Amino acid sequence: MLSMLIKVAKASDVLSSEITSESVYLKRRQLLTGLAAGAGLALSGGGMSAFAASDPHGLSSRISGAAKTAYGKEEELTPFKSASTYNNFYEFGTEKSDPAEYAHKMVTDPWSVSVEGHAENTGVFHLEGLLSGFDLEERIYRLRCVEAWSMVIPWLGFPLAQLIKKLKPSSKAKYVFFETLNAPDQMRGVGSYFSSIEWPYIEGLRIDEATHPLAFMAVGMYGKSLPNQNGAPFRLVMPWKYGFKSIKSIVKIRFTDKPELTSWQKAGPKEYGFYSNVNPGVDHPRWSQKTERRLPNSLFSPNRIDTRMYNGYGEEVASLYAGMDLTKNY
Ligand SMILES: Nc1nc2c(c(=O)[nH]1)N[C@H]1C(S)=C(S)[C@@H](COP(=O)(O)O)O[C@H]1N2
Ligand SMILES: [Mo]
Repeated sequence: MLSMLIKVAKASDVLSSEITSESVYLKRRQLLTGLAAGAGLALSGGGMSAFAASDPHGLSSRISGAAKTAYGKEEELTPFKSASTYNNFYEFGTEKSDPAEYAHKMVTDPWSVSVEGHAENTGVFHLEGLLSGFDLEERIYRLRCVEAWSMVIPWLGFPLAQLIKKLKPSSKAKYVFFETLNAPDQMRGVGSYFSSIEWPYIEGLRIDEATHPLAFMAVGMYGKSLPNQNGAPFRLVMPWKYGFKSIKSIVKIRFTDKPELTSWQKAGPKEYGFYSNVNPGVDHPRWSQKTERRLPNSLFSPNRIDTRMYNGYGEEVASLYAGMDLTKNY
């Protein structure tokens, strides 16, 4: 069990321990593995296990202390019930109700995250360690699914840029890719022969998109930690992109110098591009993207609204795509 808590040693670490003073080295290791955190120690079993079970990632106090935000204050929130029962999480099935019904089988504690590629701080980390020292804040963001429905959700988390800074990518890191847990025994959709996408679920961003101040990593929503169906224990939230970019239940972060194909690009290259920015001017080959259904909706109140360029975040993000042909880079 203890091995779960310790960053898997690599040859480069051993070398750095020889050239760095012992205490600097230990401090750096503690920062990254979370060994100094009480919640981390609780996972080794023993007297604190009850605490660990009720607060698996030591997040509840940070969630209750999360800074309130100015983001999205003018929005009407989607009720928690809609946001937690109408989901896409194909690992659990393709029906919108499948994630809420089956995602409880996913084990989210302990949770380790592998960091690979062009970065200084690569290795396998305990989630507590990765997130140690981060203050949480609330961000109210619109999420617009490529299937033309949308929600407004109060997320709890931290800017992705903060995590990337901690991992210290090198100048070769032009992209960052993320992978979801791939556990057929816990995820009924992953083992299924009917699945339309390749597992693990993979998504990626250009590094300048990933470090944009609006790019967010969520550990909670509506004042609580994330329900499994919404991507526990941590997931990406990219408010100006179609929902499928916002990958859930992340176990791998990889810095690369070249673009790679994402799961949805592999599934349908004509339908899903790398950028996937919300754009009412470029229709999906099989349906219009001009309007969206704001949840909750019903037959009698269809709640149809116009879709906005970059999901309404254009003022902040449009400069990332200056000069690009958005009908080609969809
Ligand atoms: N691993 C994984 N992440 C995923 C998906 C998925 O199927 N698997 N679906 C995506 C899609 S299509 C959308 S619209 C959002 C939905 O997030 P929500 O259920 O929290 O609203 O999650 C995205 N993240
Ligand atoms: Mo989606």
